[in-house]
Amino acid sequence: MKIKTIQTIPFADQRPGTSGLRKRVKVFRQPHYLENFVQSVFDTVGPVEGTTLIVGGDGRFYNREAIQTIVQMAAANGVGRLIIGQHGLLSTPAASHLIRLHRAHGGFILSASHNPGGPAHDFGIKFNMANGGPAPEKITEAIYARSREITEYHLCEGSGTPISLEACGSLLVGNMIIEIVDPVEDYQALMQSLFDFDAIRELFGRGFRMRFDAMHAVTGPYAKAILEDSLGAPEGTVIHARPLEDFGGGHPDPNLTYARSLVECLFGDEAPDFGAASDGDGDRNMILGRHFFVNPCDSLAILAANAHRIPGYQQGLAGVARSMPTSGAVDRVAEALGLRCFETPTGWKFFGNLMDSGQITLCGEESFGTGSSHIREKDGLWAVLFWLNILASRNESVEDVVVSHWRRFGRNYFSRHDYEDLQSETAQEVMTKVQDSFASLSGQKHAGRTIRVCDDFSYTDPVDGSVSKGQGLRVVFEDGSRIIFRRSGTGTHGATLRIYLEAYVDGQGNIHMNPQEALQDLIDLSLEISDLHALSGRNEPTVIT
Ligand code: VG1
Ligand code: CO
Repeated sequence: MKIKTIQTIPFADQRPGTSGLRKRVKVFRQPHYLENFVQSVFDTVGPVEGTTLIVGGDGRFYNREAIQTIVQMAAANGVGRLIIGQHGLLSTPAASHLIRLHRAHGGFILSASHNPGGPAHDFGIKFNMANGGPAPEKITEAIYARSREITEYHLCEGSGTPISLEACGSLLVGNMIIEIVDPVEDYQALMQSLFDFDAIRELFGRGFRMRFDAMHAVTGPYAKAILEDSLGAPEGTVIHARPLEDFGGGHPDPNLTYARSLVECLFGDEAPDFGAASDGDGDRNMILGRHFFVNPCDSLAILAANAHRIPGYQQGLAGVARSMPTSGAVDRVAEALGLRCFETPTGWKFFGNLMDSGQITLCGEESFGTGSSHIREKDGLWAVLFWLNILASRNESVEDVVVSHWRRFGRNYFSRHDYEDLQSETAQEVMTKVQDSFASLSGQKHAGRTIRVCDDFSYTDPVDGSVSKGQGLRVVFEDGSRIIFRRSGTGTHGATLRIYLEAYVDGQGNIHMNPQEALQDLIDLSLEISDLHALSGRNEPTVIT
């Protein structure tokens, strides 16, 4: 094997965001760009000599090329074994599982998640650690620091590269073993160990109808194998099942805006009993009932309240956690069940320490992310199977399950308003405006609610003591209602500003309002204190969830 050392100079923009390094494909295609990042990872998480690493992605444009680069660089850096998903595919949850299953040193996940794919769109890469979870901030900052001083990287040339990703089996590149594995098999076995597949099979046997929208992204093969081939859902249950490099031109983000055809189907005359969708890399989930949308914050709370019905969680939950902007619905369940409940900054990396130290079992985010300690990533299909298992066990409709939950615990009305593609300076001005208003807001009364506190959320990790500041501006009311302003860390173009709105009513109150109406006072106040419309020239959000 011939190892070449290439001289390079740093790029200034390789700081990973909420979930890895995400950029336009054309940025990744610049000479040395991907290589610099990969070498910075090896230099930071090393020594990697003799280790096992997992590699796979969501199948988007540039996935295969990036894998070939990683193969050449891993061999040159002395990696012992690379396990790669067939065709270069691995969903994020499956990759997390494989890292744990093989006790690997870590893994590269190639995805820009819910961002569109194709030559004109986005690509992404992130490194997950030996626990299967995204690298913590300490490590991502060290990778970034390394990328600012890099002068050379290593790759091996010839000796069998590029390799074929199409057939399962083993091969050698230099001294490194490569195993191409079925991306679904081990993940499916894990799901089977958690859920009552027989009960779900019976549910489908009783004529229960479902539609799963894979959005031409990575979950297609997983959903087909599990829902149709194993659980007996009729063929055609999984739509848009073939992974495409550009996701069929769509936006693989399972929300009310981008999964419109699924939403229309579930709200139509011929609606099936259950609908679900996942995102580009398979870690998100949207849950729908017949003519009914389940807010992800409620979904997390409902999974927690029903966990005792699921074989994999029958021994009870250690605790639960949610990201700060996620509604407090799960807090109410935790309180009723006597469980510990944690509030972390946005992004999955903060849940890892809590799971590794055995303090939580379930966790989730408002952004259609739910998961448990079975892996260290959020998991789209897992959430769908969890719901199917609940429905099979309770034999009620999705709507009945949710409404009876609200009756018992009350309802946390929740909505997120996203303003996408703002100028970065505008987003900054808005945030400054909000922060400036804080001093005069505390103690004020708005539409019957008194503001208790305004702050900038900061988190001290209870396990390692690390502090993460600047995680979102909060206006918190005495009754638990909240308005939160936060800048997105996953966009690749302009700035996205998110406003999160939450208002609580107890189980005796009016739980059947339209969330936008229930939240109207808070929406008005959020616009008043941020001056968002005047500052941005917009008069409505890009996406409302
Ligand atoms: C968004 C979501 C956040 C999620 C992140 C990664 O981040 O709000 O909750 O963890 O995406 O999800 P941001 O910084 O844009 O708000 V995924 O499916 O891209 O791994
Ligand atoms: Co994702």
